[in-house]
Amino acid sequence: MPRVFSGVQPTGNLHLGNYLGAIRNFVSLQDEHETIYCVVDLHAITVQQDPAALREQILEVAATFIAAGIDPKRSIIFNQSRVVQHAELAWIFNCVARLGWLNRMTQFKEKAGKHRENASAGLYVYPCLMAADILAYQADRVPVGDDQRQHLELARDIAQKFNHDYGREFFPIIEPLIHGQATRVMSLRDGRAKMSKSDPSEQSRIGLTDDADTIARKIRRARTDPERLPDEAALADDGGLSPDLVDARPEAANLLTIFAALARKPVADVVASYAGAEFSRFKTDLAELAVASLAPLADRTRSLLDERAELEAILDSGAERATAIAQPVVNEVKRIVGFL
Ligand code: AQP
Repeated sequence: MPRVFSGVQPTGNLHLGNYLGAIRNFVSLQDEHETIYCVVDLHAITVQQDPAALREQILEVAATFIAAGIDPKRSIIFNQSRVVQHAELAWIFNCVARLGWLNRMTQFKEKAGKHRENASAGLYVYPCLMAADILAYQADRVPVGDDQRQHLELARDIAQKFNHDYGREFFPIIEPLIHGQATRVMSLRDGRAKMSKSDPSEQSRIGLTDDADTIARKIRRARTDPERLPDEAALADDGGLSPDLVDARPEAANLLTIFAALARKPVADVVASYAGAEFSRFKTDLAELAVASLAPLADRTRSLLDERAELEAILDSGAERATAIAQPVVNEVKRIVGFL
């Protein structure tokens, strides 16, 4: 059975982009794959975290996985720092990856910003750890949002270089699964910026635990443009939104995409229903849809968090099951490399 691996950082409240771009897709993959879902806490500390908040956020991400429909019996759910092989393999990959490759990573440039000299070395080698996360399990399918495409290409390069340098077809070729209707959900304040946990504006994102009033308010205040909603002329031949619309009216395109993804309908149907409408009517309906979709998820997450011991037991058992897979793989890597 093909093996799937993916991770989510416990760096703050999860948002609609994390859900539509990644977590929702994790659920359906359980049927035909061996699935491993990780709370990537080693990644989280590449930027500064408050230790007490980090502990809570690890549990929150695990609870959200389960609330969204990931079954801890069928899938392995654990936090990264509990399985030492991630860090061990990451070191070996630090020695495989080339500086030139890392220098091209746009996420490092965006996150380090103007203070590059002050960014942690961990943030710079983040993609090597991500490659280790996947390859410690010899996983070959990785469901992620579109923002992770470049990191996955680098992970493929690392696997290929390792195989080539040591003359063994040891690591599989990773296949990114960038699926679903909303692979890149944009900020509600700026249709050209990704919705992100680390955006300083709370108004830019819909949190998965936001209450109904907060969701409605954020959608009401979401940035739009002065025109009415577009009609069928905004569609491309494949039925999706045309690149011209996305370029000229990114906020409208983003809200239409979110609507379609939440309603699980083709975006063309949403365009047809609201062609020429004012944003106010559309936003009212979108807020209702978002609340109806997210409220049950938030309720389930909260009740799982109340059963803290149970959640911790799931992470314990997940870490054991994950170690059982990763340990022999990384032992073999050490042997290939020449460690005694
Ligand atoms: N805006 C997004 N649209 C679609 N998918 C997204 N993902 C993140 N943002 C969007 C996907 O969610 C998964 C988990 O992401 P992550 O926690 O590992 O970190 P990230 O990609 O860096 O996301 P954030 O929310 O922007 O976190 P911070 O601010 O901490 O960096 C991934 O599959 C990601 O593609």
